[in-house]
Amino acid sequence: MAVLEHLTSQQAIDLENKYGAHNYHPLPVVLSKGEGVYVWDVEGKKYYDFLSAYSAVNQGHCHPKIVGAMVEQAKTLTLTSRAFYNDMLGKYEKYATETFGFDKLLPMNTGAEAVETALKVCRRWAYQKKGIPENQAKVIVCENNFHGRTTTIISFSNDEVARENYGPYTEGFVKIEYDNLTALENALKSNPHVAGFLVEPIQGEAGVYVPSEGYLKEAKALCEKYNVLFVADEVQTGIARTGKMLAVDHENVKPDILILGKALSGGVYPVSGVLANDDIMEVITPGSHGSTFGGNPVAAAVSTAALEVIKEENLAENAQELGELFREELNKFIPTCDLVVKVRGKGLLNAIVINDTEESSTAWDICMALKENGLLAKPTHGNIIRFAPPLVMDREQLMDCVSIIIKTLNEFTKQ
Ligand code: IF1
Repeated sequence: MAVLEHLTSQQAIDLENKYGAHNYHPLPVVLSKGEGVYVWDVEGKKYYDFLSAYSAVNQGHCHPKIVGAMVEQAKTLTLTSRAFYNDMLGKYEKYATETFGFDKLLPMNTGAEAVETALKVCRRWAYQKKGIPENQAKVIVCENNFHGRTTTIISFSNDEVARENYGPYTEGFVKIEYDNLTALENALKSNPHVAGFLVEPIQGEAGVYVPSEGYLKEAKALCEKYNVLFVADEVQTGIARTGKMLAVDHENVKPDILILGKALSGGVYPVSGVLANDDIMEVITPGSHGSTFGGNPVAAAVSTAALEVIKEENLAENAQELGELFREELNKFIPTCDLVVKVRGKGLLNAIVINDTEESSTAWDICMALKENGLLAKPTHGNIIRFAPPLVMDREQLMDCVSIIIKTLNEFTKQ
């Protein structure tokens, strides 16, 4: 079979099942085209994309400005490695550090790489600047966290599916309850060698848990009190997703280390990064960290365009406004529907909690029904469905999607 030969959905699924590792259980839809808020399957059916590739496609599928920047740079110079300078990286680093308000950017590729990089910077700061004894550094993390899939990151996960049989695990992590300041202060008091506190401003995979008002601000204050770095993982919540450029902006919190990924490139190319000020980032010296593709010219061009689109199209403001409309409309509907317990979220990162057990297939079955009605979404944990459309959606499209969701829920009968 020629690789470019047209496939039916079933043929494409069969090929993946036969030749691909089974590390996902996708919804049975085979996409072949994306544009803005829409995607099409190989049979030509059109859908609203309400997952946005896990918030990587905030700027909409195949945004012409971002794709254009990639094509131009890809025809010019794709990769030099960091053994040499290139004419794109410094300009991008200046633009990105000015956009987020930090002295330095350490460019990487995937979110997990950026999280790993942030952990290394945090630990090295603890040894070299805070004076923690070698190999004694602890990083405080939250229950039900999701920060990626590397061995170190899953070492501090409590999701057994993501963790089991991958040991031995990396040490040096203290787990506390999310959104619990007492638990954080107790951990800071009882662990003498804490380097940092790694936290998602909203816990995405756990089910879009928005912490109490003031949690991030108070947590940052506790970190300052105990001379511990506040490390914000904004891979999923960043880049305008929650109605501000960063989710921490809702509380005017300035992280000591900021982790970005996903929509940092608009979903066009893997781009991630770690930002910090000089007093922290200066612990990274030549040879102490690196990556073949980190900071490559295409990534620099793509990410610059992706950030420009966020600003030029006022996507944070749009996410704020449409998110409020989405929750308002669903909160009107929920009292009439015993299938849904609640809606929660911030900006256009939202989720509904289904009135069934985590083990039930109800959320999955609802997503299958939504697919039939032209909207793609996927459950996070068991009974929670995440709704995260591209931020370029307009009011009319959002109301159309609300209608599809309500229609689907009203028609749905538990299997
Ligand atoms: C999967 C969801 C999961 C992330 C945060 C780092 C990373 C992610 C806050 C790592 C990645 C992706 C990974 C993907 C599913 C998706 C996801 F929450 F976004 F839905 F799993 F939790 N920090 N999230 O959310 O970034 O290395 O993937 O670029 O692994 O199944 P990555």
